[in-house]
Amino acid sequence: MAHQTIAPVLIGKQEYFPQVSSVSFEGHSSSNPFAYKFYDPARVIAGKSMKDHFKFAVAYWHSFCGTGADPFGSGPRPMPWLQNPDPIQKAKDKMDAAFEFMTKMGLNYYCFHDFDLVEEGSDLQVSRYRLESIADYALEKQENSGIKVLWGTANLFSHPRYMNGAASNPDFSIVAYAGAQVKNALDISIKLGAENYVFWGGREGYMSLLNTHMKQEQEQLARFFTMARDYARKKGFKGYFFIEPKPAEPSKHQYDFDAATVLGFLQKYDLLEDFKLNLEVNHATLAQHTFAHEVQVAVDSGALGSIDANRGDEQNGWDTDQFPNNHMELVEAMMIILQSDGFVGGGVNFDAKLRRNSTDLEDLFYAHIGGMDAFAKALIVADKILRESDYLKMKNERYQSFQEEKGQQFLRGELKMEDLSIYSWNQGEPEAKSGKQELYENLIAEYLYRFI
Ligand code: XLS
Ligand code: NI
Ligand code: NI
Repeated sequence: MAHQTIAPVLIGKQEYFPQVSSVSFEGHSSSNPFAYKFYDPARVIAGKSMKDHFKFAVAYWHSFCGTGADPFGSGPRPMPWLQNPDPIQKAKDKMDAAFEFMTKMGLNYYCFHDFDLVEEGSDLQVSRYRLESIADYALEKQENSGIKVLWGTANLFSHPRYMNGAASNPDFSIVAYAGAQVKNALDISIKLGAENYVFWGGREGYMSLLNTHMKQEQEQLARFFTMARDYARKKGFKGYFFIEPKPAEPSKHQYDFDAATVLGFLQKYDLLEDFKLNLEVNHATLAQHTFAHEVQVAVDSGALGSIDANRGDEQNGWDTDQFPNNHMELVEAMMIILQSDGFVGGGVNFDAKLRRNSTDLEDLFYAHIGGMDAFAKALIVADKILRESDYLKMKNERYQSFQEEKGQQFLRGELKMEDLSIYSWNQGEPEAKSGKQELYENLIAEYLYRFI
C-alpha cells in the first residue's frame, strides 16, 4: 500500500490544505471566501481585543476525526491524515493536519477528548503509552506555533463499557476504570498546559428509572468530580473545571440537564468554586431554552466558563451541531456576556461539524470562517447596542419602581405581607405597562445593519 512507504518521509511535511495559504481579516466588503469579513483579531471592542474576547478553539473530534458517518452510513469525507494503519503515526498525521489548519486560520486554541488525539489501546497501559507519545508530539507543535489547549476531556461515552454510565455506573469496577481514564486525561491535559478541563456526561444519566438509583448515582458523580479536582490540584492544575449541560442524547435523561440543574448540583456538593459551566448552543435548544437563557443563568452565578459554539436545526430535535450563523441569537448572548466579566477561564470552542455531504477539505475553512465572523459581528453589534441605543435605559426603566422607597424597602426585606396589602388597598388597580418586546427585538435587527 502506497501510503505505508510514503508516510515516514512525509512526517510533519505533508501539506493537507494546499488550497489555502492563510486566512486574514479583509473587511466586510471583501468577497474572498477565505478571508474574515468581521473577525479582526486585533480590533478592540469594549476594552479587549476580539482575539481575547473569544479565544476561538477548534474541536479536534469534529474537525479531524469525524468522517461524516451517521447511523445510516459510513463517512464520505476523505481524511488523508487518517490513512496510516499505525495508530501513533496516524495520530501524528492528524495532528499535523490540525496544526496546519489552525495556523492557517489564525486559531490559537484547540479542545480534545483523550482518544481524539490517538486511538484507545487494547488496555489502559497501551492507551497510556499512546497518549504519552502523542502528547510529546503535541507539545513540540504547540511550542513551535504558540497554539494552546483551551480544554481537555476524557471520552467516557463511546466505549461499550460505559453503556450504563461512567462515574454514575451501577458497577463500581466501571467507575474505577473511568477514574483511571480521567487520571490519564488529566495528566495529559496538565502536560499540554490545558487552561481548563471539561466533563460532559453523555452517559451519566439513565435509560430507565426502573433500574436506577438516581440519588446514589448523583452522589457517585459528585464524589468523582471531587476526586478529579483534588487529584488535578495536587498535580498543579490551576485552571477551571467545566461541566457541560445537556438534557438527553445519548441517555434518555442526563443528570447535567441544563445550567440551572448543574448549578444546583455544584452548590449542593460544594464544587462551585472550582467548577463552572461550558454551555453549548444546541444543548440549550434541546433543554427547551434559548441560548441566551442558559448564558444568563450562568452569568448570574458567576459561572459562565466557556461556550461550545454551534447551532441546532429548527425542525430536528437532536444535536445537529451545525456551525453557528444565527445572528439574532448570538447578539442576544453577546449582550449578556458583555454586561458580565466575560468567560471565566474559557472561550469559544467550535463544537460543530460539517454536514455529511460537505466533503471538500476546504469546507472546514468556510465553516470556521463563518462561525468566527458570526461571533465577531455579534460582538460588534452587541457592544454598539449597549453603548449607543436606549436599550439599557429601557430595561432599567421597567424596574424604576424598585428605585423608589417602597420598592427599596421590599428588596431589603423590610416589608411584610400586611404592608403589601395596605399599599395596594391605597393604590388601587396598577396601571398596565407594556413589555415592548417587539421594540427590543427591532433594536437587534436594526443594529445588525448599521454596525460598521
Ligand atoms: C456532545 C458534547 C461533547 C462535549 C465534549 O454532545 O457536546 O462533544 O462537548 O465531550
Ligand atoms: Ni459540546
Ligand atoms: Ni453537543
